[in-house]
Amino acid sequence: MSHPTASSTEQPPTAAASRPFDVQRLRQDFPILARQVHGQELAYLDNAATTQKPQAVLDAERDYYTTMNSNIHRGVHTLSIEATQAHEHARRVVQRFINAASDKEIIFTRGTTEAINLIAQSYVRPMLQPRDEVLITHMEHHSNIVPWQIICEQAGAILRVAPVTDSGEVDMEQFKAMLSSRTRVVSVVHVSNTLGTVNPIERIIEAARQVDAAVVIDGAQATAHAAVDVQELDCDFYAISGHKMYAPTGIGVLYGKQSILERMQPYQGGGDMIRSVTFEKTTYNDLPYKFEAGTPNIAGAIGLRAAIDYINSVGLSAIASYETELLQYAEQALASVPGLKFIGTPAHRAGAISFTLEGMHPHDIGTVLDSEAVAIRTGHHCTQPLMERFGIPATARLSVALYNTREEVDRLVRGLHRAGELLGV
Ligand code: 7TS
Repeated sequence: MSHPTASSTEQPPTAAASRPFDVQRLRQDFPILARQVHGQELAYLDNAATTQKPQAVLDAERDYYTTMNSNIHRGVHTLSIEATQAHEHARRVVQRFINAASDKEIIFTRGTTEAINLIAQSYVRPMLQPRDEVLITHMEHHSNIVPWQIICEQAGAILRVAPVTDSGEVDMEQFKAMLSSRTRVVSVVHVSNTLGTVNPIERIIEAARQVDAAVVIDGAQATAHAAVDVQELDCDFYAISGHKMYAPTGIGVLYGKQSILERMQPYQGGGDMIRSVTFEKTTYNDLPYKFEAGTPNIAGAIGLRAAIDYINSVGLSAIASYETELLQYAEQALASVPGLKFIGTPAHRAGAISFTLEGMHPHDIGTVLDSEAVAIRTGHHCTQPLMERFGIPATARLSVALYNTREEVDRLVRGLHRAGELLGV
């Protein structure tokens, strides 16, 4: 990630991390990359939607089911004890990965969507008074819009939206001007899934502090691309999706400051989140279990642990510099395509590039590319207000992971030239 202020806390380098970044060797770790689509080698450039999984993650899930599958936290038998230990070890690995102060601050969720809904319902909804304000930006994913709309409607509060510039960056002057003593919460995406913009969240957090607003960061698109240090950032909450960082689907993380989580009421009731239950009164379990009702995604948490181990073994700074260079290569190569318009030209970019081609609907572009085994995403990317801001219904978006290559970018560009010949005006 080319963001100068991105925090730089790295895990201690492992033997593998000190090896040079060898994309061809790394590609061998991802079995799906060997498959063919329409008789051609797959070029998977849809990583912002979900990344592919390395063998180590697949093995970790399989090992769990084949050697220790059982329910956790309740059993005295060996399998349950082992599964509990593996699950709680995963929590500590996540804690170290984002440098949280305590493993009590790591709540496993289904993903970013559930994490943001949890904050909205458990933390913000009870304190929201009529005419209070929640401040987001125009580039948010629907997951960071709709949960706030729901609670604002319930409380008679106001959802305010900081504008985005033509280059696809948050207008910081306007953002600051929209903060006031009425702002209860600021919730902002770290890296835009549609534009690839890396937001200056350090400055955003600092500005929000001036008015005592709580800060939520949607980190869904950030953690696979650069190191995140929640203590250095000093945000109140940080939401993560495992499946966008080489882990299985259905597992994610809500980081929250312990002092805040202690004060919050549970989001869901059920097993595991209680200390004692009577029909008259229920008392709740300690953190983080208070927010983890029901049997969790044990295999998913173990898979997330394996994904983090994998990322650390490659090294996040090596991944970041490789991907940054690849995105710069892609930007230059795309600029040669007739009629191509970039949607978002941010100074600091990670992960994704969006564009349109004159006279062509993005879905048609995607279909032509698929016929050449090049997978990109086309549509509104769950950012409909952002599409409206740019006056378009959809974009074509390529998004990279550590295993993508220049050759794949070249295939994309050749496919776009072909789409132009077939469909262009
Ligand atoms: N926030 C951002 C910035 C995202 O990119 C996504 C998913 C979410 C929240 C929701 O994450 P989930 O894991 O809870 O679903 N983004 C995308 C995308 O760009 N294409 O498919 C999903």
